[in-house]
Amino acid sequence: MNQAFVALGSNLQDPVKQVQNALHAVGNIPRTCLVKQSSLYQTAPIDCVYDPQQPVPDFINAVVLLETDLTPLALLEALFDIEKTAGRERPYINAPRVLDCDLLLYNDITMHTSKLTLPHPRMHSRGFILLPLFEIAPHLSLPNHGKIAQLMESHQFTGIKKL
Ligand code: PH2
Ligand code: MG
Ligand code: MG
Repeated sequence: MNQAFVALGSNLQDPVKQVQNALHAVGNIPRTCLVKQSSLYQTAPIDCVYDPQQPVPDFINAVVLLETDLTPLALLEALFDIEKTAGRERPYINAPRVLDCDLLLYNDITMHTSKLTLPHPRMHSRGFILLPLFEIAPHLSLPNHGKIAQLMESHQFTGIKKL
């Protein structure tokens, strides 16, 4: 069995419900078990286009640990299917979304292709990922970025509230 960490996020259409549905859906991926799930966190948007006419709603974020027999790309496809079922649309980059499922880590694989980069390229600098990840895997080391405990020390966790 392989270990994969996945980040879940939503800031549209009842985000708490969207993330709870996603927790259920990742547990139903074939040849895959949901091993651990973090708490839900309410998080201020990061790197989202700010239009004063249409303020970006806060996100609900969580991280899960999966054990899987699927390859990284097959798992990624299964995550895209879950996003599609939730009604995900992609009108522009970092647009508000009903559901985002990001593959963060797969064992200690590093790869960089047009479809998938591992570890997730921005995970080490994003509090909305680090905090729930640390909750379920405090002893984790990220390929290329070292121990999560170390990354936590140099990060400001403003705008993040555990539910
Ligand atoms: N996802 C992004 C961009 N910004 N900000 C928060 N708080 N939570 C997210 O899940 C998030 C974000 C791109 O996927
Ligand atoms: Mg994302
Ligand atoms: Mg994504």
